[in-house]
Amino acid sequence: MRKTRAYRRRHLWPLFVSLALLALALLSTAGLLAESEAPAGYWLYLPLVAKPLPTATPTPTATPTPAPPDIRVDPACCNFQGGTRQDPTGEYVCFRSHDSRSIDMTGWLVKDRVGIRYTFPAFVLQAGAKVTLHGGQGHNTVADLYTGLNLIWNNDHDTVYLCDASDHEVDTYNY
Ligand SMILES: [Ca+2]
Repeated sequence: MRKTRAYRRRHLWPLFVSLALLALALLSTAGLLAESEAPAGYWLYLPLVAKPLPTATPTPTATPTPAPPDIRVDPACCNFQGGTRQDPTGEYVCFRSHDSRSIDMTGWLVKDRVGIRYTFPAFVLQAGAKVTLHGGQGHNTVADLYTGLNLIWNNDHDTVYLCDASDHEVDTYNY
């Protein structure tokens, strides 16, 4: 009996050690499997423990500023020589939109070399549209406006300045 117990102790412990090693091997394999199934963007520094990769510091992006309005003096539909003192409506300057947006021109300024000659009333110029600013009196529409002034523009040479409501120059035309 004693001999049998001693025999068992002596010959069974290698079996337990083998089982323990087998169990360790199985655990290790499980860990490798877990690693291979880790989601993209993660790495495993210990089996079954995931740690996110350090994220790059986001670069601050500048807030895009809207493009300035593209409205220009169109010399093809201006008449700086027209009009008379009796009827100055025949003298006019024409502004054409090259913008894809409708532009609110309320408070915009028209100047010559002397200074401010006209301030736009509540007015929106549609994309691609044009508006003609006449001298004299008339009924304002979406296509025609009237300065209420007499002749402004020199017949031979002058400068038309178109400025937005903040007095930023939008276009200048010399003739
Ligand atoms: Ca004139």
